[in-house]
Amino acid sequence: MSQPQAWNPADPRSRPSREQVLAGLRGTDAGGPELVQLLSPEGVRLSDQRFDGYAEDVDTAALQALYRDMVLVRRADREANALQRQGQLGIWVPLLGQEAAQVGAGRAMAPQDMAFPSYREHGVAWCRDIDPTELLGIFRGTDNGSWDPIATRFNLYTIVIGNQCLNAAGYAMGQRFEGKVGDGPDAEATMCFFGDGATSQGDVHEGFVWAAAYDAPVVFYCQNNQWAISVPLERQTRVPLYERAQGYGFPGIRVDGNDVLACLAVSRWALEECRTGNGPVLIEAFTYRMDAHTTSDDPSRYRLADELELWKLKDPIERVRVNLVREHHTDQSFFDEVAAEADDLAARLREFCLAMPDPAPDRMFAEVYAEPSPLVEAQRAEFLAYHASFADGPLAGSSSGQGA
Ligand SMILES: Cc1ncc(C[n+]2csc(CCOP(=O)(O)OP(=O)(O)O)c2C)c(N)n1
Ligand SMILES: [Mg+2]
Repeated sequence: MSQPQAWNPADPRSRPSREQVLAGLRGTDAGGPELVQLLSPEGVRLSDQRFDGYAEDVDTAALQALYRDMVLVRRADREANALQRQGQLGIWVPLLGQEAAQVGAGRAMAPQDMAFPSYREHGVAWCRDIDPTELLGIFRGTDNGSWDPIATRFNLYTIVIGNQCLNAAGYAMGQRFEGKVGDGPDAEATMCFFGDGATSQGDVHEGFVWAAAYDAPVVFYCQNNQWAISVPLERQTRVPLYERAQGYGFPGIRVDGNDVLACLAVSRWALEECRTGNGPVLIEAFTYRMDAHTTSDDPSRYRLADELELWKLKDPIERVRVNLVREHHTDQSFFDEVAAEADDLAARLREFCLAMPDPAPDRMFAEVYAEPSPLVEAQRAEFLAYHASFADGPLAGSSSGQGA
């Protein structure tokens, strides 16, 4: 058999080898495509001519603030994970390992920008001033999301994979139609968060097409954590995800998703592009999901433990800690204060969770439709009558009106 020709991307008849495809997908390995990085995994500040300007205001205090964000977000995540294990939450979706990707993007957003999350964006929620206690209701099954998406500029979590890309594209088209794109300080953009697996969904492609056709001010922010539950990235694509943007006609860029400074700088650039009318932009934040997909998943069934060990060396929080000590002379008292604050947050989260009241059993019939519905009302009455037929009486806490 003849040897395959070397890959020449300019020659339509040549194809990349399997090795070349895989090298392209793994951005942090030698031979992978370029990755914007401002902090190395060892905590050394790196220079990137294109993006240094977007992080030049990050002084010691600002870097400490980013560190604090990530530590508190991780602590809340770990506590919620433990609460699920103890039966207090039905499910939890861990963000472990993705703190930098989320805090960098979240802190790049201006108050007037709008976010469309999936279900793992607890770190972005934190940056939109949503207290972690407000996330618990969805995972305890007591509400559908307790924050106000308009007031917080952070939409409700979306479980249907990729669907929020349509919502975000449409919202961003609205921002453009209403003249909210421009040079003024009030100019707006939208940021849409989704995973690597979501890029295989039609909704994401449709979102890209509409956003491109209408020059919509939306930053598509893909956290490539390399797994879609048990499906690895190489089962989903033959090109690095950021390169796909080219096919839709807008820029795509890959950033080290474990580098909070780079995520901040690249997101600031992308949001500025969008606010000033040069959107959309695709960012691929290359990161790793260090925990299970959800608490219902067991990653030891499908991935090797040494992969996790490798990524522990690229921990997003540790590299900032090292940089703060070495290059900003931050002393131990700062780290102790943040650790104490994290413990307080965890205790508050736990206390709040244990005290959450159970909703009335017929709560599930409320808010099915915006308007009262005779059909839903009949079902609710039947449900209550059925439970009232038991010898020990009706269910405790049943409410008596529609919309309880
Ligand atoms: C439309 C749709 N199909 C399937 C699922 C089941 N599902 C839940 S999460 C998930 C994988 C998503 O992976 P990715 O987009 O990489 O995001 P990650 O969970 O890794 O953050 C799937 C297939 C779903 N929620 N919605
Ligand atoms: Mg994923």
